[in-house]
Amino acid sequence: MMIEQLKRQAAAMALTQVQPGMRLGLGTGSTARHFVDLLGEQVAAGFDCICVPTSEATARQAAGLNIPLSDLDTLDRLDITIDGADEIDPHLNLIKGGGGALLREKIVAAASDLMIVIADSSKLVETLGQFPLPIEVNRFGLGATRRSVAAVCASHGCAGELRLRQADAGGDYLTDGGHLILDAFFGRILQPEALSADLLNIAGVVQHGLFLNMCKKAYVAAPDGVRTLS
Ligand code: ABF
Repeated sequence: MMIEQLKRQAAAMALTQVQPGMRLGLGTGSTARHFVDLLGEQVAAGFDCICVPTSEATARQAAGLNIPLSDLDTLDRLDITIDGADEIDPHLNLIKGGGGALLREKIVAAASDLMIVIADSSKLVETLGQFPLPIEVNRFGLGATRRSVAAVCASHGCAGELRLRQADAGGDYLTDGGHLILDAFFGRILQPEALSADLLNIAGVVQHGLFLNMCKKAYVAAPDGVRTLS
């Protein structure tokens, strides 16, 4: 089965959790894109909801489908955020941010009563860290921040490099918030909680892509069906 079909099946399962009138967080990435597409079909048929997008790309997609949009200045809490992930471990801890939207994704997920992750089964791992961990940093003081991040990563067993993400068109990749991303190649992250705390302790670090104890349910699609993890 094609991977896009699997992503769509996971997205369709998440849609079954959405009730009329809900306030929803809309994730970013190709799997979340399927969810927004399916939600757009419901909205076109008269379904009522209000949504906060986690990126400019998702905002554009949702606006194109006439999905009503709001923000976290107007709404204090959301009922459910539905988002993709780069890696999912057995405790539903995640690496996110391969798509560059990790800061808004984390803010929106933190403002939600429930975070549901949708993915194909290639995202399941025993231990986080095969996927490079995105670390969003301020451009000011990049050299100093980069050295501090490298030292923290090395103290957590990161043997690989720390790479400044580049845009497809060339030049430094910029997030929607105008920050840069360092990708850290760990292989295995054995103490994610401690790594998270140490990274957030660096002044120039804006946020990182470890989402720990945030996701309470995941729909993971494989050729033999969609599994619910919780
Ligand atoms: C977002 O999109 C991310 O945080 C993650 O980086 C990515 C997953 O993308 P895809 O669904 O395209 O694999 O959810």
